[in-house]
Amino acid sequence: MKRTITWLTVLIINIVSMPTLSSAAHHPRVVAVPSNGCVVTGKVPAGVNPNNAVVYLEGVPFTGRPAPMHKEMDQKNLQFIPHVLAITVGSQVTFLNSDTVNHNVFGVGADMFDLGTWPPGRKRTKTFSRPGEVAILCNVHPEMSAYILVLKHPYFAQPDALGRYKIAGVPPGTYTLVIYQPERKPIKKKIQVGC
Ligand SMILES: [Cu+2]
Repeated sequence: MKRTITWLTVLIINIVSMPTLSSAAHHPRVVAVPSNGCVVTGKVPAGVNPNNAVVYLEGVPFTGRPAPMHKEMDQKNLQFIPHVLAITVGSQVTFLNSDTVNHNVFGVGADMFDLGTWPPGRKRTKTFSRPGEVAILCNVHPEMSAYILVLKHPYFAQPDALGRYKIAGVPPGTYTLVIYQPERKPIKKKIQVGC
């Protein structure tokens, strides 16, 4: 009997504390979606540039290969656009050149590669098959840089301009929510997902 009461108390505390937590900044909220897992939503905390952040979950059981994506990274006005891109492992990224000068693309980090140099209007595509962070650089313009974060699972999102993110299809469990930003220490927070 005593054990039952204790367990009930824990359960009630959880139910009561969830909405309270969600109202504060950077407290992810969990929304129920029957049979398709849960949806984790939230907003990155102040001080995080939403354009340069990736939010992902650590510790979610996931076997098999995530669906490959096909994304683009442009080079325009001597800048990589976007500056930060998150993809699943096995995805392709097509690098464009929308400038009036030649650009080069090479990668350093989890994947090391050099796509060479090409003129305006042309493009080259690379498949990212190694998980981790890859710095994208141009050897013609040393000031240019971008980052591609290659993830082994689909539980991630890039925030919108207001910093809001949404990660869908998450199985119930206790995970670490990570806010990745290049060249900065990741922000981590333990979250309990149940719906
Ligand atoms: Cu360049």
